[in-house]
Amino acid sequence: LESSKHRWELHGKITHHKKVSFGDSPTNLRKGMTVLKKLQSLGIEVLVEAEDLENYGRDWTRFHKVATCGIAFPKSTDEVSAILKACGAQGLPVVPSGGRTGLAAGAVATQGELVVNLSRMNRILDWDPLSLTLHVEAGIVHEAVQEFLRPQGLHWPVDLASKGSCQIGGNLATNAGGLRVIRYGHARRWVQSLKVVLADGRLMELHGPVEKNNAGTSLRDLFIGSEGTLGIIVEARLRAASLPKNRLTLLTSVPSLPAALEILKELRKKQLPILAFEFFRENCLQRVLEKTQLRPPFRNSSAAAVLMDLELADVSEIPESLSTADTIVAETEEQARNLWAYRENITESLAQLGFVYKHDLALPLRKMPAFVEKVESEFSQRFPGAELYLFGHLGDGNLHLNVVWPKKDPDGKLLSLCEKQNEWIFSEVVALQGSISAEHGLGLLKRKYLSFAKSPTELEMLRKLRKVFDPQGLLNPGKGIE
Ligand code: FAD
Ligand code: 2HG
Ligand code: ZN
Repeated sequence: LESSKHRWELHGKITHHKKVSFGDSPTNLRKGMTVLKKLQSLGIEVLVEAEDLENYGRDWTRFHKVATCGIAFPKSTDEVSAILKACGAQGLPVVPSGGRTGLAAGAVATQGELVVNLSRMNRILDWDPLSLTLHVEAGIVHEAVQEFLRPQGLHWPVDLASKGSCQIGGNLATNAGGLRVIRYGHARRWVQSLKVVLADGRLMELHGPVEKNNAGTSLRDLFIGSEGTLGIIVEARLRAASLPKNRLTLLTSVPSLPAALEILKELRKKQLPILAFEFFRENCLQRVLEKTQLRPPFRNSSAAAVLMDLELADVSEIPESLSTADTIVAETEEQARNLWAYRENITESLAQLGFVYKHDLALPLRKMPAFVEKVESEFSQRFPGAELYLFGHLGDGNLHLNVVWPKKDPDGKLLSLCEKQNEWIFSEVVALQGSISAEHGLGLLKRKYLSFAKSPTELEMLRKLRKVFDPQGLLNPGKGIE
C-alpha cells in the first residue's frame, strides 16, 4: 500500500505522506489516521513526513523496511498517557523509541505502528546530593547525565560508545551493558526508581525515592531489559557513583584470545582493580585506522589487542608481564582517549563495509577459547566470502562477533544465510551455557531464536506476564518474547 493514496487533514493543514510503504498494515494506517488526528487535537506534536517516518521509524539496524503511521513526541507523562489511551481505543500498536542506537531492531516500526519518541522528555527533574540520586525524564541523552554529574566527581557508571545519542529510557529498556560492566555491572544496578506508563495509559511509580523498599514483590526490575514491551519508561531516579580515583589506560598486543585471558587471570590473581577489559582482533583495528585519522598503535603487527582501564595511581603498580614493548600506557587523559578511540570506533568502521551481521554473545570465560576455535574452524565454509570480526567486552565474557561481506545484500541472500547459520552458532552457545544476547536484547532481530534464549517454562511465564501488562498486545508487537 502506498500511502500517497491517502491524505488527511490535521489542524486544517493537508499533510501528505510521500511514497511511504505500510507493508501489510493498511489497517494500522487507518487506525493511525484517527489516532493522529486525536493527538493533534490534544496539542501533541506528531510528524508524518516521509523523511521523518523513515528516520524515526528505525534504530541503528538496517534489516527491515520501515512502516509507521506517524511519530509522536510527547512532552510530558500526561501526553504519553494520552497517546497510549488513544492507541488503546483504536487498537493501534506502538513502538517506544529513544535515541535509536539499538542494535537488535527493538525500536523499528514495521507494521504501521505509531512510534512514540521520548526525545522531548529530556529534563533533569531533581538532584539529591544526600542520596546521590538524579531524577531524570527518560528521553535525556546519556551523555547529558554524565555532563551533569562529572563536575561533582560523580558518574552514572554505565558507559557505552553510543553515549552521545542513546537515551536513559533506551538504556534501561535494554538493560545496557557497555565498557565498564566488569566493574559496575549493567544499567539495572544503577536505578533506584522508575515511573512507567502502562499500555492502558495508567501510571505506576516503582520503588520511589528510598534506597530500601521491600514492601512486597518489586515490579521495577521487570521493566529494565523488557525492550519496551511492558510499558513506556517516562522517568527514572538514577544512582550516581564516585568517579574512579585513578585510571591507567593500557593497550597491549596479544597473539591470541587465550593469551588475553591469561592477562585477565593475572590481574585477577593480583586482585588489581579492573575498570574495563576489552579485546579486539587486528582486522577490527585495521578498519578503524582506515576510517579515522588515528595512527597505528603498535610498531609491529599484532594478532589482537587488549585495552584495559585499571584503577591504579602509578605505572609501577602494573604487573611486570605487561611492562613490555608491546604495551602502551597512556600518560595523559588525551592519550587515554586516543587509545579508547581504537575500540570505540569499531562498530562505525564496520558499518561502512558492506553487509554486517552482528552477534552479541555471552559465554563462560573458561569456555570462550573452545567456542572461538570452533567458530573459526567452520567459518569460511559456513559463510563463503565473509570475514569474521571479533571484539568485545572480554572481561565480561561478552563477544561481539560480526560477520561481514564487502558488498551489500540487495536480495536478502546474505541475511538468510546468516539466519540459517544462527541455528549452528546458537546451539554451540547454548551447549556451553552461554547466552545469545549479552547486552543488546532480542528486538526483532533475534526473536526467532527464543528457544535458544529461555526454557519453555520461562517462555510460558514471560508470555503470560506480557499479556497481564498489555492484554491487547499493543506495546512493541513482534519484539522480544511474544
Ligand atoms: P533505542 O534504540 O531507541 O531503543 C532500544 C529499545 O528500548 C527498543 O526496544 C525500544 O522500544 C525501547 N525503548 C526506548 N526508549 C524506551 C522507553 N522510554 N520506554 C520503554 N522502552 C523504550 N549497547 C550496550 O549494551 N553496550 C555497548 O557497549 C553498546 N555500544 C554501542 C555502540 C554503538 C556505536 C552503537 C550504535 C550502539 C551500541 N550499543 C551498546 C547499543 C545501544 O546503544 C544500546 O542498546 C542503548 O541502550 C539503546 O538506547 P537508545 O536510547 O538508543 O534506545
Ligand atoms: C560495542 O561494544 C557495542 O561496541 C557494539 O556493543 C557491538 O558492533 C557491535 O557488534
Ligand atoms: Zn558491546
